[in-house]
Amino acid sequence: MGIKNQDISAEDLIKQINSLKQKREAVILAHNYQPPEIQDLADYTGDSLELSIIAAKTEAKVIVFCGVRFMGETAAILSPEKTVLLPVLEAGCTLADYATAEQVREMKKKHPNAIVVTYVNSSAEVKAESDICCTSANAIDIVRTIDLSRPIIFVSDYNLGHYAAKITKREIILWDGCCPTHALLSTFAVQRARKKWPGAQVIMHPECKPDVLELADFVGSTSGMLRYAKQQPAGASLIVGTEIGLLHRLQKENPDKTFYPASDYLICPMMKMTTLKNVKDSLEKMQYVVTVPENIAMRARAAVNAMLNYKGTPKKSTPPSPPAEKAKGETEISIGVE
Ligand code: CIZ
Repeated sequence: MGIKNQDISAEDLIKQINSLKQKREAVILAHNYQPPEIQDLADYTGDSLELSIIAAKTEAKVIVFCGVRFMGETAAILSPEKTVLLPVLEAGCTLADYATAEQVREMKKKHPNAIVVTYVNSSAEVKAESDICCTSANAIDIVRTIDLSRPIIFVSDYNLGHYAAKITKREIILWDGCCPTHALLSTFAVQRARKKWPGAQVIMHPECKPDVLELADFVGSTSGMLRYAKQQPAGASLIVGTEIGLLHRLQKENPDKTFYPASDYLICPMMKMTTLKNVKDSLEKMQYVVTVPENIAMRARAAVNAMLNYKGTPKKSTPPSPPAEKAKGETEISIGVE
């Protein structure tokens, strides 16, 4: 049986997936970091938040979330009535593993007046301990909405928290965690890439280290980088400082531009676990169902919804407040995170 399956061509697997998808009334979502063939197969490609919103809105009964566990959990939290499947059981997230609910409770005890802002790259249990979630796309806006009298604990990406503190000029209590893939990008690699491709702009994800981010022409989430790339003139070339999977979509959507990886090491092993066969098996065997106990989901949902409800918070295009009304510590700097 195993040998037989290995012999199935990609074309046949895709046919089987499409017929199973109809049978199960399913939709396939793929994160921007997934392997190219999974992105091409998916009904929707996007960042974790975009995909979870699609998951919540879809009429489909089954959601196959090609990504990592916390993404499937976020979809399950927002859509408890749907079946969310993660094709690879082991696809976790090292960054999410940097924080446990217990550690967050300890931190809250130390800073009882603090607001806990938690990056969506976290477990459902950690989200449940948080006041509000954020993504790399909205971290700055979310931090700006927090009352200036309240300290902020930022869980769990140190680099994103550091970047948000720098841009908003807020003091933030940072967490000792990082994405090992983004943390691999060094100033040396970026300088070398610039020398190799002179004239190319450097775009980077805010999960990269602070000294490395200093070298970027643009800092943004994957959705921010996709928008930024679209805005560049035909013929432009860009060096991309994020997980290599994004290059597939960047190149597909911008055939008139050239994209180079800032380093060949920017590969998330968890994101690269998904294969066409996993997706087929997932639909065939209805595995692996992502469930979040309702007592946790309820509290985690409140933190995710608090973020979703902040859609209308000051954005780049909002004119800055007049100086007299501008709160202490606020900044007008609005470059960067999209
Ligand atoms: O939130 C996401 O989807 C991640 C992990 C990165 C990004 O910037 O899209």
